[in-house]
Amino acid sequence: METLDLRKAINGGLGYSTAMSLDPTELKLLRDCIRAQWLYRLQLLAPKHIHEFDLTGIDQYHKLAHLVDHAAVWPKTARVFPREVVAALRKGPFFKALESQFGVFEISDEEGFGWENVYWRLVRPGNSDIGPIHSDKWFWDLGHGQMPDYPCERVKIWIAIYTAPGKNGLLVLPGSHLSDHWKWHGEVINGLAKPIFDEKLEDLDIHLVETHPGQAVVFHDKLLHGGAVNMADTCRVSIELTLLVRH
Ligand SMILES: O=C(O)CCC(=O)C(=O)O
Ligand SMILES: [Fe+2]
Repeated sequence: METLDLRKAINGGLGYSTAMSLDPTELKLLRDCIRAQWLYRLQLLAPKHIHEFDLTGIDQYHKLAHLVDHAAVWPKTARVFPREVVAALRKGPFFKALESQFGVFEISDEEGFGWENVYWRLVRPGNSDIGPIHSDKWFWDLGHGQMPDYPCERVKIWIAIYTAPGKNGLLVLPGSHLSDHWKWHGEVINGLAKPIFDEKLEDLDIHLVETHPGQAVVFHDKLLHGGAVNMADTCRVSIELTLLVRH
């Protein structure tokens, strides 16, 4: 078997790697933590319906989403794991493998919470919960989050938690991280500067990465990517984090 070299994979021709996965215990832990955070938020904001949410479960959440104001209930700040979850995750085999690939790293705290931010995303069937194609570098260029004062490079990690391979997940444009000439501009939407991609998507060979639950996509800061329209009849749940790898 070829030994894994993640740096080479993400800096090479494709700009991403799908070689890493959570082990089943880690996937179970994350599913439990997401469910607890999801349900607690609903417990506070929709206590009358909590019994239904509890029985239905997060992957079938879309069937009950009409009972809440979805956008108001799920701002990013409500989906950032507490410090304790990150600490547990960091002790597991997935992070140990990342450390053996990249050496010591921090995880970014874009929200300025005072701890490392690992957050989840909940995408209902259809096209309402997905954002446009972008590179994460554009968000940093627009001032989302502050970089530390030591020299480091960013590496993004996206992990499938509830996914239907081939029907939902992450879109990528392989090799797009090698160009600095993609056209985009920033626009303020709901008080937040967001990058808008100014190229024609039809002209680009964007494709869906097939990801089984637990499978990670480790990708370059400049790789063009975005959420795929969810063609499954279940919600897609995934997590994200940014490694700050010291030079
Ligand atoms: O999961 C998505 O819909 C988008 C993910 C993304 O933009 C990221 O992981 O940086
Ligand atoms: Fe992104």
